[in-house]
Amino acid sequence: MTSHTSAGTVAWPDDLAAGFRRKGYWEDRPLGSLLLDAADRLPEKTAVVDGDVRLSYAGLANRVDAAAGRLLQLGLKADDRIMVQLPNGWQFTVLTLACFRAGIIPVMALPAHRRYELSFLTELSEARAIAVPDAIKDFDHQALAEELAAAVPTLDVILVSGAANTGNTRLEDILAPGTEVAAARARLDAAAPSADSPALFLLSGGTTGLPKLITRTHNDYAYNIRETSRVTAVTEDTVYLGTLPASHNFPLACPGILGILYAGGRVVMLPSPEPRKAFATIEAEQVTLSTAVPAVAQRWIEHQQETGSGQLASLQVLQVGGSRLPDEIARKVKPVLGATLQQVFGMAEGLINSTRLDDPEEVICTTQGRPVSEADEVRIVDEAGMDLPDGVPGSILTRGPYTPRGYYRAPEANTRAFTPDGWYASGDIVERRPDGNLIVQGRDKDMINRGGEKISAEEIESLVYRIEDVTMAAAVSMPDPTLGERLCLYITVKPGSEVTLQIIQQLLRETGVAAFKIPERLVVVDELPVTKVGKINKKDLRADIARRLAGAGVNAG
Ligand code: OOB
Repeated sequence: MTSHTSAGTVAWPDDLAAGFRRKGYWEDRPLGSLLLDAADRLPEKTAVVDGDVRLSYAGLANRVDAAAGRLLQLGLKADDRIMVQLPNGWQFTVLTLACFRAGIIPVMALPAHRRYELSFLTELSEARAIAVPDAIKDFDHQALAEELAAAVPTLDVILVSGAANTGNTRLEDILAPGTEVAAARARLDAAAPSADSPALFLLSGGTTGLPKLITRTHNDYAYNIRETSRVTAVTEDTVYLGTLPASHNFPLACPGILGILYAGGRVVMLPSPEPRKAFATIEAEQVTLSTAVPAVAQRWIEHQQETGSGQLASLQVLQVGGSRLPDEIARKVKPVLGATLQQVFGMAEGLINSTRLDDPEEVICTTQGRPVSEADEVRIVDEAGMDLPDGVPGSILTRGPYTPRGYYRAPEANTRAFTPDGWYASGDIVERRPDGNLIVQGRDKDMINRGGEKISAEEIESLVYRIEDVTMAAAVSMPDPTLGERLCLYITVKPGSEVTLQIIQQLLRETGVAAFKIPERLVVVDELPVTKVGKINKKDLRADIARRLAGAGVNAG
């Protein structure tokens, strides 16, 4: 038996929810039916492109409904959870939309996740199914899914994209077109999920020891998509290239894959942002909009400067976010790539800020924009929780119709990240300018932002403490010219013992931790600096590693 998700979800207070409806923020339409609006309007138009696969809107809608029916036939029910760990491809999109239609809740895992993350998330969500590729490079995702199914009692359906072993179900069979389109549609319409129910679980970037799940309802996510689509001027002529992992909120729904599909545009999916392939695809598909983290934007700029290619002529807008975009790089986007830059400072927990396409250059290049919705509430506060005037950096607090009030089944984390009256504290240090635009100045959360992938320091430290010879451990960010930050680990060890970076990397690999979280540099010290209250002084450690890197040349490592 699995529990109902309502038991672990913190809902918006009723009076607020009523207000969101009255004001038209929540339209009470489930995410699955929004696709059908576009499909009815533009059945012949191409919706999804993935290599040689091209799905028309009618073809996509047909597959989505057929797949929803087949998932239910497999024994899954509305409110059941399914782990989705798929690379960018048409299968991800069809499966996600099929889940929305059936009310089955996808848990948006990352392709980089391994046993450690997946087993935790599967248990926390009590997932009954998992969808994985057979293998990527030399990693056997199917074998890991089988291992999880053996260990987690709720997990009994394994969907495999590619070659499925006996006993598992081939994902492509589930996602195949159906024959009785109208009947399938009517059946699903009749059993459509409530728009207040969870549509999907996103993963929190996280600062605590273990990842957290963020419940996004149909209503709140639809509004997130609508508002971000508006500020990014998405229309049916938009051609979107998605190269960041689609399970991230940014490429999925800000406006991302879902925003473009709901508007009747075309989504082109690539599993990697590698510039040669990405540029060729932009030219071939006449892409108008894409999304990058700063490290990718920088690579695209360098590639364009090296090749002087004319391949980007169609690209109108490049969204950049996930970590702080340095102003110098921001200033190169338009002159080099020819596209208008849109900075996006968002979070899977809700609030999305962005620069507007017609903002002055100065705003676009030096700020991270402002909330996308008139209903987003933002406060900048000091350590005592007192509001600060514009121009003074402080902690950002936010509330609104698409910022949930708590994590899923995480009462303890909720007391830290949410105030009693529902403000979410993202842990970012932000300055608000008098014109309302925000500048992200830093953060007061214990997290490493490795090129947009978030790593909780506490999570890594607690794993490192499994090594007996380690007496103290502190994970901190070190500056990196490409990724912005990488993970550096400081430790103290028992007298006479030796702990090397290789030993630590080996342990984390064996534990099945995602590769992006594995420390890339180790500093062994006699003693860790502490603050007045006796906590490890990470500020000093960050300064120390920055000094060491500057002294040795940034590439020493
Ligand atoms: C996006 O979402 P998450 O959940 O992976 O990470 C959120 C955190 C923020 O709290 C902030 O610390 C950081 O990522 N962040 C930025 C940023 N955008 C995100 N820090 C500085 N500048 C930016 N532009 O990363 C995300 C979700 C939706 C849209 C865009 C990004």
